[in-house]
Amino acid sequence: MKILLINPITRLNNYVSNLPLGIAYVAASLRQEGHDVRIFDLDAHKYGKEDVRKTLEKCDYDVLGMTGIITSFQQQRWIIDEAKRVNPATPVILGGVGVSSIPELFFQQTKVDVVVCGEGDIAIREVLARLSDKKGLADVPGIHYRQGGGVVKNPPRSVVRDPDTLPFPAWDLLPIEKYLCRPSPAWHKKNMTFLTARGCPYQCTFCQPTGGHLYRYRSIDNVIAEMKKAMGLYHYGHALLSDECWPIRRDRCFEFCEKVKPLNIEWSCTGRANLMDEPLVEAMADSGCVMVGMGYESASHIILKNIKKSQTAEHERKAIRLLQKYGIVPSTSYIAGLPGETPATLRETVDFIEDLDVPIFDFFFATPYPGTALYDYAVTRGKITDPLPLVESYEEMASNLLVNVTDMSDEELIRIKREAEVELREVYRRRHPLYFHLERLKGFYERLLARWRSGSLPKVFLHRLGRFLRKWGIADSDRLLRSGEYSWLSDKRV
Ligand code: B12
Ligand code: SF4
Repeated sequence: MKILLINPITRLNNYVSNLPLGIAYVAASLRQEGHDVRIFDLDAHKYGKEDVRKTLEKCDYDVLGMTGIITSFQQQRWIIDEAKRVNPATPVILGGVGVSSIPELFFQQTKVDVVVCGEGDIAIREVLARLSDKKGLADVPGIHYRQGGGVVKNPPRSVVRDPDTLPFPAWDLLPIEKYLCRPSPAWHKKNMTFLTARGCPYQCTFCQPTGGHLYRYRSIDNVIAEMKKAMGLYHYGHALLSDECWPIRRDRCFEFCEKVKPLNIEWSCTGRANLMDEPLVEAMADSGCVMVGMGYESASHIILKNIKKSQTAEHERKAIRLLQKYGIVPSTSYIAGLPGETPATLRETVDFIEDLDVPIFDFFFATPYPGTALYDYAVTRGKITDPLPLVESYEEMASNLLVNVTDMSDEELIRIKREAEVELREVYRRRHPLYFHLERLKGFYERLLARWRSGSLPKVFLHRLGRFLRKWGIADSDRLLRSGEYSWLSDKRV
């Protein structure tokens, strides 16, 4: 069959985000079955509505498949409407971590035919086999589908137990050069993304691991074989391991370090404060690790306990010090407004960050995503009554307060978070003026380089020029603005 797979936009700025491994795995699995697969990558090209319309009209396909995380809801709804307008009889199949948590809402709000919940590698093959044989979908686990006037919900599917059995992602179906040039922690080096395992056994209440809570890992030989194959094809210099949590199995981590070293690349991974110890960090540094991303969320004992983080501020402090000792950059992220947050608990976190004296951190608002315990908590407390407006408002960086699950007023929570961010920036700038400005310069250089390499620099330039001209009331600026903006956002952003 001819399958068109769509990857919606994840970052609405001009950045290319991470290699979309989910859709690349699904594509590889379909190709292995002999299907003719294409990926229409809106995110990499930042295609707008007009491009989508034209493609749906011109492209010859038997089935449309689409991925997305929870923030893609509005785009996916629009694309399904368009697809059904252009080809009403062509089946639309949705998958990905977003739709998996709200299948009912998609059936209510769109004309989607099939929703695959959870891992799609095998499920999509079975769905296509039934569709091509014109058999019903009743015996395909892990899907919801329309039948007659209703929606049938099949029992859940068991996860792929041995990820080594899966083919490597179909990189060649993506505009891979664009992904290779996204900024990487290794400055100008080309960046490639890999997934060495699926799932995460931890139970943090705000998170819904894509692969569920059953941790399944690839053999290191299989991972290294994939890395070598990609190296032969794309000559990358930095590898990002975007597992939900890389250091779950210590023995495996040491084996990885030993076997990745001869590749002579730099690499980064996700980490966890309570799992980092000196021998491991030393081995990581020795084999080329340059950055570890870790969710710290808070430094308050009360908050860490409330969110079942299974780590303490002491773990957090120790992990940072260890990484710093071995020259690995710790990239930590924090969340303000988790259950139990008060001005005092946020103060603890701010004091902790100031004490650590680290430059890089993300600070989000606690955002309940469907499928998480935090979401259920917010529903139970009457903070979410209708999921639709909330799902429609999820945004790129969780930088606005959408649901307040604390006992503080919205105004107070917004104010203390803003004050915390300003204070942290100021303290860091005062302590390390040179480094602060160098970091900013480095960020600017990386963005410039990434945009130059991906060919989006002229677009950005035109958009900025348009904004400048419009500010000064100079005619024709709107045309310039449009030429630099994608139509998804033009109403909202410009
Ligand atoms: C890379 C990444 C990003 C990238 C890009 C996202 C992307 N397009 O992949 C960036 C850095 C931009 C990002 C940002 C954010 N992210 Co993020 N990110 C990830 C990460 C680390 C890896 C994604 C991945 O490659 N997974 C591996 C693949 C194999 O899994 P998969 O994509 O789910 O695909 C499988 C199935 O879902 C299914 N499937 C997928 N597509 C399709 C399509 C079809 C047709 C079918 C049948 C099946 C199918 O089959 C696939 C193979 O089994 C995950 C955590 C993780 N390790 O999964 C979080 C994760 C996806 N992110 C998450 C969140 C919350 C965010 C942010 C909101 C964070 C924030 N506070 O700012 C932002 C939002 C960005 C935005 N504007 O949308 C959540 C999503 C929760 C949700 N319910 O949607 C995750 C799951 C982390 C978590 N555990 O909470 N993220
Ligand atoms: S936040 Fe990280 S450690 Fe916690 S459940 Fe999610 S992926 Fe696992």
